[in-house]
This record gives sequence, C-alpha cells and structure tokens, in this order.
Amino acid sequence: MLDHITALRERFDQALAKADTPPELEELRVAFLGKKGHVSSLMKGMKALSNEEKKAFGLRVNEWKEGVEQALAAAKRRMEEAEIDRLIHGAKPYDITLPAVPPLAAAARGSYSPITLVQREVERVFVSMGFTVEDYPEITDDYSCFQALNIPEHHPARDMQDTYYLSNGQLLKTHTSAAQNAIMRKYGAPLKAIFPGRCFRNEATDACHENTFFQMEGMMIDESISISNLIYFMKTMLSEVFRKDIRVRLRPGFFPFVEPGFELDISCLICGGAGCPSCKGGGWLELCPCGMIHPNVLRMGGIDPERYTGFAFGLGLTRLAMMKYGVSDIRDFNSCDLKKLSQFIAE
Ligand code: FA5
Repeated sequence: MLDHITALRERFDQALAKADTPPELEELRVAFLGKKGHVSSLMKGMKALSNEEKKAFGLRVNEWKEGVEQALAAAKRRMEEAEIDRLIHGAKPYDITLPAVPPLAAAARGSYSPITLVQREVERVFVSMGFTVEDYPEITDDYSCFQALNIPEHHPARDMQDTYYLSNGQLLKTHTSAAQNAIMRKYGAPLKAIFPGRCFRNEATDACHENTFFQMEGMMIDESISISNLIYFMKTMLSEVFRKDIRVRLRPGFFPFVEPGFELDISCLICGGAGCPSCKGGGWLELCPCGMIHPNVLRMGGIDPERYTGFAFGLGLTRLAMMKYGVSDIRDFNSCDLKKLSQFIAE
C-alpha cells in the first residue's frame, strides 16, 4: 500500500510538471482529489488493513493529499500571475491611429451630440459678431448663482431653481447666469461674451424638462445698449441657427436680474404649434428668456450703471437642439439609448 502512495506521488509530480493551463490543472485535481480520484480509492482500499495499519496509512494519505492540494493551488497562482504579466508586458502595443475594423467601423462610429452641434452653431454666429466664448465651472456658490443676480436669501425666485448642494455649501449651478458676476469682474465694460454650460435643477422631468441640461448665456454691455440691440441679436441668432422662417414671440417675463425682462418663445417645431407633450400642449416652447441687465447686477459686477447698460439672455441649448433636430423628448439626450440617439446623428 505504501508503495502505491509512492508511485502515485511520482505520477502526480510528473503530470503537474507537464500541466500548462488552468484546465489541465483542473483535470489533474479531478483525477487525484475528485470523488472517484486516486486519493479516494486509496482510502477505500484501507478497509482491508488492521486498525494499527489504518492509522499509519491514513496519516500518510492525508499528508500527501494536503501536499497535492497545496501544489495545485501554487501552480494555479503561478499561472494567474504569468497571465497578468503577459497582459501587461507581453501584449502587442495597441495602435490608436488604426482605423476601426468592419463591422465596427460602420456600426460604432462616434458622432457629435446634437447639443454640441447646436452649441457650435450658436458660438459661430456670436463669434462672427464680436463676442468671446467664456468657460465657467459647474460647481459654484450661492453668491454667484443667486445673490450677485439680485436674488437674496429667501427670495421667492429661488423656488424655481432648487438644486443639488455639496456638504461644503457649494452648489451645482442652476443657470449659466451664475457666471455673469465673474465675467463682469474679469473684463469690466464694454463687454460682449457668451458662455455655454451644463445646468442642474431638482426638477420633475417631462418631455421638455430635464434635471441636467445645457444653456448658453450671453451678455453685451456698453454705453447706450438698448432693447433694440437685444432684439437684433436674438433675431440674427435664431435665423442663422434655423435657416428657415420660424415663429417667435416676445412677452414680459420676470427675472430679478433684468429689468425689463422678457420670455422669448418659439412655436413648437415638433407639432407645428398645435400642442404636444414637447411644448406641454401650449404650442409654444420657452426658449430664451432675456432682458436689460438690472443696475444692481451691474454694480455688483463692478460696472457703473450710470454709464453703462447691457442686455443678457439665457438660451435653452438643449431645447434648441430638440427643435433643430426634431427630438420630441428632451430625456432622450441623457438616455444613453443608442437606438434612439443614433437617429439624430449628424456630421
Ligand atoms: C433662466 O435660467 C435665466 N437665467 C435666463 C435669463 C438669463 C433670463 C439672462 C434673463 C437674462 P429659465 O429658468 O427660464 O431662466 O431657463 C432659461 C431657459 O433654459 C428656458 O427657457 C429653457 O429653454 C431652458 N430650461 C430651463 N429649465 C430647463 C429644464 N429643466 N430642462 C431643459 N431646459 C430648461
């Protein structure tokens, strides 16, 4: 019996030395440690031995069994480490300049989001009219987002723009107007700037409201800027972006940071003005509120309101993309649903 153990030990050692892959190791484990394996048949063979012999033999078999288990585990670990090493060091370097391989080339080609496309379009129009394009963080503070815009603490206008607060008191900006104060302080007057950005609101979502959406703010400040200038720039921007006749309407709107303030609505291009979920049934979509910058806001931005006047607007970029590309539900943009999004892919 003891010779039998010695012979099996040699057999195992030789087989282990030849095993190169995890499946081969598994085969070896089953052959030696499995229910019908060699260890178990050795144990079965003990029945014929005396009690004294059983004790000595059982001890030897168990010792060897533990050795087999440890040897298999160590071999498995070595193989895994070698595989990781091969992946890190031995893999062929990946050439990122290679063209995609069919069928991926056709199916998975990336594209700009319609929001990016429309943003670039609006930027192109305003840059051609002498505006600069400014950047502003998504995280800001209460002062910039509200107080510097003539919205003190407890002002009811805050109810319309509930947002997400960080534990340090900062917040995710609710509108691109949050950048007005920083930009006025940076450049002073005269000033012509647009600033696109992502905005966040704690919002009940529907076909035209998202909790995360894009706006494009614009400001023009100089001596004798009037509502006529505001209307001219709004008209030019819309006719350049749509390149077709669209119906717009201007109506009074209240925003504490402009006086007077307007709502600029666009006739819904999804339903042609008949009323649908995209325009909440009204046939018109609020697109670009605007107005003459309030003297308090100019003053807080370090600009003398006795000398300078200016206009500001807050264009709903995501809604503009909806209208331009015929996306009837704003939530599709953030859906990550390629089936839906690929319909709107444009070059
Ligand atoms: C504002 O955010 C003001 N800061 C705009 C402004 C700027 C007024 C400068 C005057 C002067 P309002 O909350 O209405 O206003 O948002 C402006 C536009 O952003 C809306 O007309 C709409 O087009 C878009 N918008 C607002 N909320 C959402 C939302 N939840 N989802 C998608 N688009 C939105």
